[in-house]
Amino acid sequence: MVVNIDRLSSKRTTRFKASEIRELLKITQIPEMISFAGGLPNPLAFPVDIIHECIEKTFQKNITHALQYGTTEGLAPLRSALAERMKKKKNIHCELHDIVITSGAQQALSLIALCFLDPGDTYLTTVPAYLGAIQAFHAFEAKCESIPMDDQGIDTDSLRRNLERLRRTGIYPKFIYTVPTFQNPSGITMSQSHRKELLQIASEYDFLIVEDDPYSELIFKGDFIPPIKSYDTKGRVIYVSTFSKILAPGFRLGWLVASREILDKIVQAKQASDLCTNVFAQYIASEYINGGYLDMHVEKIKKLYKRKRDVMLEAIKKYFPPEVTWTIPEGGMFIWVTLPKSIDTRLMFPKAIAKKVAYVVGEVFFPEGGNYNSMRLNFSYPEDKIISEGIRRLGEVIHDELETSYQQNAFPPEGV
Ligand code: PMP
Ligand code: G9A
Repeated sequence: MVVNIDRLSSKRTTRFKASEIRELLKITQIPEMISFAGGLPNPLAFPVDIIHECIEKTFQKNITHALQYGTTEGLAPLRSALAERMKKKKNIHCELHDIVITSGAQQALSLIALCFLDPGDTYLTTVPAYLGAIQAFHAFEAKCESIPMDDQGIDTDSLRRNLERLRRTGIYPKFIYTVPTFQNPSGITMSQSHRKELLQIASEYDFLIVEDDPYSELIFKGDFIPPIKSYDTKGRVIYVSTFSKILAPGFRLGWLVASREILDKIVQAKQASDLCTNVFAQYIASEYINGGYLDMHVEKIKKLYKRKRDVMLEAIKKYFPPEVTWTIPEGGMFIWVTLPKSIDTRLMFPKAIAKKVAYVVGEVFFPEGGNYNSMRLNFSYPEDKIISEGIRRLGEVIHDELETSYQQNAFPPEGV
């Protein structure tokens, strides 16, 4: 008998969707393609020599432990070091017991979904939203309500209006997902006042805040704004971060800070998922952070990425038509570009690929669709000279597309 996988699979799998970004990673393999698509750290930002040293120290001091299973919560010296760092750098007062080490921030998001979302539940996310989070939450058959971002990081009026509308129909969202600092994909940072207001609203309407913070260490300019978690005295915020952008994503190491009550659930869910996070990698990360290398190395990454951001912004100014607008991120890895409404960046995409330049179509970051005229550009990965050339090519594609749209509409939009 033929195996009928469709009949045998869970209904849930019919909701799984391949990440367009992961699919795009294949395009980056095409020779001469300039990709601004993948949100990849630059390989120059991997502290290769330091990692080598940390591996040697692990071999000398802890190799049998490093090769053994570990606790689900994670390696104690690593969690202590993280607790210390979060106190010092982020004003988050937590102890080792408030932290669980996860297989990347991505697993933390997935475990949160597993613990808090039943089929049919509603969660909120600021939009545009990190695609991997949408993917993780979507798999748990929950309903998403989008809350628009503004230049303050979240439109709190819209949040309140949406919460009232939902409440009238008996819907009480479980949590809001947000990346408040140097957001992926927009590069926008939520203001301090909006962080506090969001926490206040979450308390009034009784939902959790999932604060995803992979980028806040990569600050180029401006004042550091403490995470929402730093204002949380009631255990309402689940804070997630990662070593992917400050060490190397290949280690698959992230962490989650939450109240004990929440952590108990997360730990049980993690036991069922993978027993424990890669122990060898945790020992290396522990040597890295406890050896005092992290601060020094983060400074190097910041310099590298700031330079790349500047090169990209300079090229955008030079090559993009005046009708185009873009964000100026003060850290992180992404610039968000908005084109005139007459341009659909998905339809334009094959033309960009033909010119050997790739971006991520903005629409994929909107779980409820819409926003056809935007795109995400990553500046951390490509080489400087490649950045200028890629933006030049993209500028040509946009110019051509605008020209065609003006011809089709016979006249340019007002004010242009
Ligand atoms: N959250 C955000 C906002 C991200 O940008 C990423 C990675 N690009 C992740 C989570 C996942 O990170 P990790 O490699 O730690 O799983
Ligand atoms: O999926 C990955 O490889 C991580 C990158 C995420 C992104 O581009 O947002």
